[in-house]
Amino acid sequence: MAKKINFLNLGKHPITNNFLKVQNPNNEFFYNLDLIFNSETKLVSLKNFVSPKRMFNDKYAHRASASKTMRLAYSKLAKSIEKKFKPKSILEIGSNDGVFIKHFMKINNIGVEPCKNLARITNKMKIKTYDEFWNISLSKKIIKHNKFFDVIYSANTISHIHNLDETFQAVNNSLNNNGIFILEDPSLAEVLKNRSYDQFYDEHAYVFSITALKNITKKVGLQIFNIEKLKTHGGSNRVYFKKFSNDKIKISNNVSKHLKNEKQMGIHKLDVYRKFSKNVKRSKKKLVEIFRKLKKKGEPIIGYGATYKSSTVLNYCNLNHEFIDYFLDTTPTKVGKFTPGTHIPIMKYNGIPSNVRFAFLGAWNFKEEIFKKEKEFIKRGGKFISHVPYPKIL
Ligand code: JHZ
Repeated sequence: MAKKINFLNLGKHPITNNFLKVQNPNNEFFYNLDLIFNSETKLVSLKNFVSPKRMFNDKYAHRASASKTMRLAYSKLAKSIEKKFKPKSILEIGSNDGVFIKHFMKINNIGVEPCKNLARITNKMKIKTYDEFWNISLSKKIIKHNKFFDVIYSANTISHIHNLDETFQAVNNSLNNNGIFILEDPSLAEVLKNRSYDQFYDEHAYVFSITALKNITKKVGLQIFNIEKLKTHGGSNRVYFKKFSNDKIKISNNVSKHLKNEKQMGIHKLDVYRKFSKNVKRSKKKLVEIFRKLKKKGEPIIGYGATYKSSTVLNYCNLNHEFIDYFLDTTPTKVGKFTPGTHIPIMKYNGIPSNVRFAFLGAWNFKEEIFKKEKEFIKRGGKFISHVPYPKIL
């Protein structure tokens, strides 16, 4: 019998996409962010899933094309898929603003994007986009109109979908016999190493290990044949699947290497999660201490990048407007609003003002890009505060 064991309670959290129009709303929705480990599948997930309609709606703020790093990563991947697999058709689950799928205008390219404001963008770009949630019924509708797919791609989306069995079944049903499925999501091994507990929030129902992915997908007839470790989004895995029945595709040696490495880390054992939980509690204490000390000296502190991830840190550590004066962000749909739960104003990025010496790195996953961009700030003695891998003034 599978046991679902609670290993960390991160307290009450809001909807991360709910960037507020007013600073103190009286009806903000909160849920308990608790993490569990499934002893049978080895899957790590949230205990309480939030209704998808609350999270993914026509006010969805995240734009996958907002960072240069990601624009380049998607363009590079598109070229590599074209070269290696020469697909005649491609489907993207979670096509966001089209940053990836727009590279496939010469073949049959289909998007799936339940956030209607985003689906409108790609439909305007002449990419047929279904503004519905991915499931078996939608997959049947899509196949009826488009036949089976050579490639199905999904970045930072499968970890957001609650019913994984149905999700992978629908993928398997939609692939042609030689077709491949590529999934890209944050890596659990990296989360454990970096203590990046902010990878857990309402949308991230799961953070996948290769071990868990193998266990879940084999049930529906999918087999991992290659894995690429990525630096994006704080450390992700790009996992390639084929149908079990397809023996034309060779299984790369790196699959067993990843599985072995995870076994050595103890990803299949509860102890690792108990240790992680202890580290997260220590991390909170230390981060709050850093903020308190700086505030005592009267230092203004701003936030850099109002990420969904940072919502977990701010709400868990109770870092509100008293600690962070405002966030700077380049995303137009976030500017002029307030951070969910902690009610910190978000301002348009126009460089870091000269009176600011400390900036909390909400977008720590883009550290390299940001450090390059903020040379002037660093030169004049400006410092970033980050909680990854442990709270520190950088
Ligand atoms: P970003 C989102 O997570 C949500 P977030 C989602 N659930 C997910 O899985 C991942 O993306 C993939 C800003 N920024 O995407 C832009 C600057 O202001 O890394 C963004 O608001 N200046 C779908 O939100 C934010 O930071 C900059 O120079 O946790 C980055 O958000 C840069 C580089 C970014 O992750």
